[in-house]
Amino acid sequence: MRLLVATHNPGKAVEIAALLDGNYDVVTMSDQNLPEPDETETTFCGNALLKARHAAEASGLVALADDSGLSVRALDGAPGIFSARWAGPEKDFSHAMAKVEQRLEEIGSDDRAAWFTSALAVAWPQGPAVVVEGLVDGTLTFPPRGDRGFGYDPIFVPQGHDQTFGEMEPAFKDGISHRARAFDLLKDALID
Ligand code: ITT
Repeated sequence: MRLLVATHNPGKAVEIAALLDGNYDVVTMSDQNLPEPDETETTFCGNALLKARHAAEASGLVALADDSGLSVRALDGAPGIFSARWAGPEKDFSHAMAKVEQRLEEIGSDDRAAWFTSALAVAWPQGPAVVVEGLVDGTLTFPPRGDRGFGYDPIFVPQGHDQTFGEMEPAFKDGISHRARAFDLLKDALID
């Protein structure tokens, strides 16, 4: 089956391709030259559905979208759905990670609990859509460690591990990540 992976984020695209494990004839957004819709919803699931529906309607293909981000407990869940926007138009994640550290310093909090969320949505053109959400808990560490992965990976240590996502082998992260958990749920949802 042909599947449009509806993301403009190369880090996500690599992880989604690995998780799909060659089971689909993958079409990318650059193949389709499709614009990014504004992420106007207020939840990860809402934005994932919005992106998948937009891509499916515009391309006529079944589309898979991911909306994801880092939530920090002491910051009431920020940056959350604004994770990409904290990096600014230059997509500077060194800046975004420093901003997380700075906000924690400003409020004088030692609480380093955080979690990643991935909402995955599949939409059929003029048809139904399904959305699921996977989470992984962890703690934040500063300064950032590791140059693998993408986004906030260098400051996030998943629960039960010592390395940050940025230090882990990509295949190892793909076995335990929020995105992997969402994929498992998506398989269940599509098969049931
Ligand atoms: P698309 O909407 O085109 O998919 P995007 O980067 O704008 O790309 P989001 O709006 O979902 O996607 O933003 C999610 C941000 O959260 C992303 O840019 C990363 O910085 C961060 N993020 C999500 N998953 C992550 C992961 O596995 N590791 C590190 N950071 C992650």
